[in-house]
Parts: sequence; C-alpha cells; structure tokens
Amino acid sequence: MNTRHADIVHAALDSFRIELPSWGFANTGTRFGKFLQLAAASTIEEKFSDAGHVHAVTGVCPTLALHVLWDLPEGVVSSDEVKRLSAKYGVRSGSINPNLFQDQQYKFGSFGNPDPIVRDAARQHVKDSIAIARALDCRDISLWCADGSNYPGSANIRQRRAWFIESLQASHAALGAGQRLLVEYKPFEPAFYHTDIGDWGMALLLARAAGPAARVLVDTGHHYLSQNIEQIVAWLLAEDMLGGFHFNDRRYADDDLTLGSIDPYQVFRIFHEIRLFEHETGRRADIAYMVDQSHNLKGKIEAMIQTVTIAQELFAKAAIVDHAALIGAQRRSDIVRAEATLQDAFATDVRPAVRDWRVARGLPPDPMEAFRESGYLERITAERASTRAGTTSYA
Ligand SMILES: [Mn+2]
Repeated sequence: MNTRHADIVHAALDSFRIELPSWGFANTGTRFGKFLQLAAASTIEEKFSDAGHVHAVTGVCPTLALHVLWDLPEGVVSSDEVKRLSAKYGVRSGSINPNLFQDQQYKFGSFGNPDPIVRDAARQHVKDSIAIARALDCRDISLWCADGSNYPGSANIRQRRAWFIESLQASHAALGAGQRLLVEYKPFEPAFYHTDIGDWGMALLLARAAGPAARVLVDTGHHYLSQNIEQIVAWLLAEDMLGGFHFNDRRYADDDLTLGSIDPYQVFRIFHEIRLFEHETGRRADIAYMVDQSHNLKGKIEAMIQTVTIAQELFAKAAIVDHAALIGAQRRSDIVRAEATLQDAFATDVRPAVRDWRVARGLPPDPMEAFRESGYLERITAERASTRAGTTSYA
C-alpha cells in the first residue's frame, strides 16, 4: 500500500458511517427455536448501551435503528425516554422501522390487506412512526412489508398494487421536511407464492408513485440466488433512487449472516459501484448504510464489531480502485486489464491503513481486542443473567 492509497483510505473512512440495528442486540432465533444468550439485550436501555460500546470501539456507528413495536411500545410517548438513553450512551436514534407484520390483524397483509379497516390501521401505524421519527429528529422511515400470498389465485395482485400506492402516498404525505420514506423489497418469505414488493423494480415504481422523498432500500439478503446486486445498485444510483442498505450476507436466502462472511467480493463490488458513481459525477451519493443481521450463535456485540470492521475494510478496498485506469481499459475494451483493476484493489491488504486511520482518530487500533479487554461483556452477562426477562424479538 503506497502513501496515495493510504490517504484515499483515510478520506474514505472519514466519510463512512454505518447504522446498527437495535434488534441485532436482542435474542433471536430461527423458526425451529432460539438459543438464548445471557448477555443479549432485552430492554431499549440495554440496546443503547450495547450500541454505545460498539460505537466507542469503532467510532463509526453513531446511530441506532429503532423498531417501533419492540423499542417504542408506547409510541411517541416513549420518545422522551429514548432521547434520554441516546444522550446517556452517546448514540443517536437512526432510522425508524414501523412494524406491519407481527400483529394478528396483518395475517392477510397490511397495505395490501383486502379489509379496509386493516389497511387504515397500517397507514395509521406508519403515520405514528413518522411522528416518532420527527420527535427523535430522525430522517428515515424504513418500510418493509411482509405482504404477499401463498397460493395462486388467492390474491388480486393488481388490486393490491393499487392499495399499496394509495397507502404509500398517504404515508409520504405525512412526512416532515427533510424526512424520507425508504421502501424495502424482498422476493419471498414469509409469503411463498407472491410478495407485493417482490423486487427492486416494484420498489422503484412504488417509491416513485409515493412521492419525491421516497427511495429504495436494498437489503443484500433480499434477492434470488446469483442476482447481480451491484447492477441494481448502479441503476438505482443512476436513477437517484438509492436510499440505503440493509447489510448482511447469505448463502441461500435471507440468512442474515455477517456481512462479507460468505461473499466479500460482492460487497466490494457494491461499494465499487458507489465509489465509481461518485468519481464520475463528482457528488456524494446520499446513502444510509445500515446493518440488518440476526446473530443466532455469535455473541451479538462481537458480531456487530466484526461486521463494522469488515464493512470498513471492503469500503476501503473499493476506494483504492484506480478509476482512471478502469475507465480507460473499459473504453479500449481491454477486458483483462479492466477486470484486473478491480481484482488488484480487492487483493490489497488495507488493514494496516485502516488501523492507522483508527489510531489517527484516537480510536483503538483493534476494536475487537479493545472490546474484549474492556470487560463489558463479562459485566453485562452477570448483570443480565440475574434479571433476564426472556424477551425476544425477530429481525
Ligand atoms: Mn432488511
């Protein structure tokens, strides 16, 4: 790694922030069962405390995504308590995530439910979530709808699309100045025949229909196998419609594994498309980077630190791609040179530069070691073991 590369890595890391999910610190499991961790967070205060420790050792996680149903059960009334915790633990509230999939009334859908009373209830919940976001000074309301059907003929796909447009427009109308509505898509699960927002094209059309402050959210686990996610990212960037990411990795479906644990080159390629866009347009892509992972076996806090570290390394690798050489090779149709330009950057060991950046910013050179040496995990394991309420939540 030369000096020019080191400077690029430092500048790139200065601009990179990643949001942690409150639900990532709580006990989760699969539909077959849960293996509870004594140190898992079961209250909103514990989630803020854990996120605060990840931020303390990494320095790049200043915000915590909140889930309205799990974190703000009293609605906007809970926001004063959240503000207090935010100040106490040094982590701001991040994206606000409404919950349109857990209540019994959503058995046959939320925005796409044939019952107008349920559609109204879903709309009201999103409006309440927007009010919470305003009270907490949060920009993004991140919407994922589980709506879909399991059997052919059981749902009117076009009718449901129209209901979605109505509800998204109503939600968009409730946004305050500067707020955004992020529309997430997913091809299947929990619905296994059709999902109302099944891919990026549907999400893009619905976001456009919703209004000017709506954008698409790309959850890396929400694609069919082998889908070219970086191409989707490139198209959304070109359309000025990429609002944010939910990062995770997977081997089969929406596995919610640690980012880059299965296919780090794919994450690199996604970051590369963003960096190339910024290089060519001369403007910063306004993207909310967020983690959406569920660690069933790994320790929650260590898994988050590992995720953030990997994200930084892959972002740094994408930052040192030689754009001029790449663009030149592409224009000459020099395929091998163009491909090698990406491979060279990916193969570069950026860890020393990332480490130097941390030291220069007054952060621990090795966040995982710093966390392990802090004694925090031992302390909360003992404390929480005595008060364990057994509260769980799913991501
Ligand atoms: Mn997600």
